[in-house]
Amino acid sequence: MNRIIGITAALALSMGLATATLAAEGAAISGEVKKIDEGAGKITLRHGPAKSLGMEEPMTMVYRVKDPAMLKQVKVGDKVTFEAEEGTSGYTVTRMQKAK
Ligand SMILES: [Cu+2]
Repeated sequence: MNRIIGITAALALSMGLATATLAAEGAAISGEVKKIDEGAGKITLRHGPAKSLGMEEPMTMVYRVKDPAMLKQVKVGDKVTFEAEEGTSGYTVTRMQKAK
């Protein structure tokens, strides 16, 4: 039973990733800033499901940022909307703005 669920989840995930590649533009994700590491150019974000990135579950994870200046525009605790793309060594936030 668990195995069937696992296979189904894997299929859904791979389909989600294929869709994400096609529809990466304009897929804003809601999140909250948990940690900022300017030295490393990284930000930790808690976010809800992000189907565009193949993330079906809410999670907290570390992202690189495309432009270090993005880290100066937000602070820990801020609610944000962001877009990210998957690279060879993790995920990179390509756009981010404070949620209203
Ligand atoms: Cu995530």
